[in-house]
Amino acid sequence: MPWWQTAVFYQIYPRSFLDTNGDGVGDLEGIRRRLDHLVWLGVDALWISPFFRSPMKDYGYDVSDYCDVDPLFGTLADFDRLLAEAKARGLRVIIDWVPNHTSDQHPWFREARASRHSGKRDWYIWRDGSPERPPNNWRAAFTKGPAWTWDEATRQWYLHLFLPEQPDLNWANPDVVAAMHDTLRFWLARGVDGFRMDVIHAIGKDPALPDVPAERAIIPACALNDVESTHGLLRAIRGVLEEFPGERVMVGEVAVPWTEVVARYYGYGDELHLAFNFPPIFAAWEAGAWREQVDRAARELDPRGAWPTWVLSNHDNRRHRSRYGSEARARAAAVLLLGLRGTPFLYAGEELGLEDAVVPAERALDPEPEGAVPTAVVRARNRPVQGSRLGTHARPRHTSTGLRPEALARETIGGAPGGLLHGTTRSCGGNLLQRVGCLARSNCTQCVAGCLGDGCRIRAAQTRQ
Ligand SMILES: [Ca+2]
Repeated sequence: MPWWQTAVFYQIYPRSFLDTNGDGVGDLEGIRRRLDHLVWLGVDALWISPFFRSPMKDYGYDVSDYCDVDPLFGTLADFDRLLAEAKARGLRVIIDWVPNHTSDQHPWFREARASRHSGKRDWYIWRDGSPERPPNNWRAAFTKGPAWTWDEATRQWYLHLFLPEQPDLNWANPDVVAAMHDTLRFWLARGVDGFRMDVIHAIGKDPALPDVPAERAIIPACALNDVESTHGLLRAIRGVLEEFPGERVMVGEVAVPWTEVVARYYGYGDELHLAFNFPPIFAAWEAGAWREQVDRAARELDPRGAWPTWVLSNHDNRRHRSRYGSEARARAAAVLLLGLRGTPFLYAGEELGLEDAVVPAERALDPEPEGAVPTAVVRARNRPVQGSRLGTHARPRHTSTGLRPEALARETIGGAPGGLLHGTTRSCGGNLLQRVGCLARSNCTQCVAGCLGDGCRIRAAQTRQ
């Protein structure tokens, strides 16, 4: 089996991990210093969220230079050192890639915006019209507004499925394709094992840019975009990865709410290697609901030979410890996550059962829809890191239970009761992260699902297999 089918992935949002220079923001050096701990924990691969140059309107998902490290997080030399030391420990490393849009401060967009006659004008998606009426009814994510911004200077609209500061690239332009392929080669040549590809399903657009049906117009257009041209783009991107030796992996964020649609982005063994399947995140912690999700993943992914992924928490969602409402449920969820057939993704801090924290509205930084409950942790990205102090810097949204490396070391390295996985590791007779192979690698989702809600135990599931 390829490594990415048996690996446990561990997502690190650098800003919130460990700050090593006292500026209140986690950095690449902070990750490097904790590699030994991550090895001890038993994870096989790291996914590092964006650390590229960015104005940080969307905290790194608005990239102004795909091929450099933002000074906030360190330098390219810091990244190379982190990668080398991770590899020396047997850890794989994948990094984020944000292909749907750039920052409005990216030189490509600045050039495109300068004039209708710019050589880069067509690298983005522009439409004529009047300033009163956007070209279609698409809605942007994060705002309640349209997915279009009127550029008064050149008197055209440009498309942005997210913030106005995140203009969508025009992947129908072969120069864009070539330039973005080169950004992949830049990191592949440095040795990364692959990419987590941000909203990858959205890069192809219907050239007619038709209205979405009125009853769906309230849904952000990025969650509805599903067009054939994306699949050809994905096959070409996979070809770029295959130029390089080793098993480089494409993990796609296919942020649509239907597993049957997610399945199509695996192609037939020629598009994504792995795709996130988010409907389970939104399932209640209830046996029937989860059984349906597990059944559906098998039913809709297996016919394509698509390998499932499982994720309970990430930077865009509330932590499942908070969603499910108790530590006991978080423990059971950990067993489920790591036992299901497929590749599990842990979000840093999940191994401790960390909860969301409440953040006063005046300290909010993450872009969020107007009217969102200010104290609700809608996006779990930006937490002060270990050692940061409130009141000193422009502050991330969430005060924190955040990842606490010292506490983590105390609770899990020392083996003392208290770490989320402590009880489960004992009941498995080993490190839960060194998963029971027969569960993770074979077709026994049914037996895991079958004992959900009945005092599910890994051992019981093994017996049933
Ligand atoms: Ca720092």
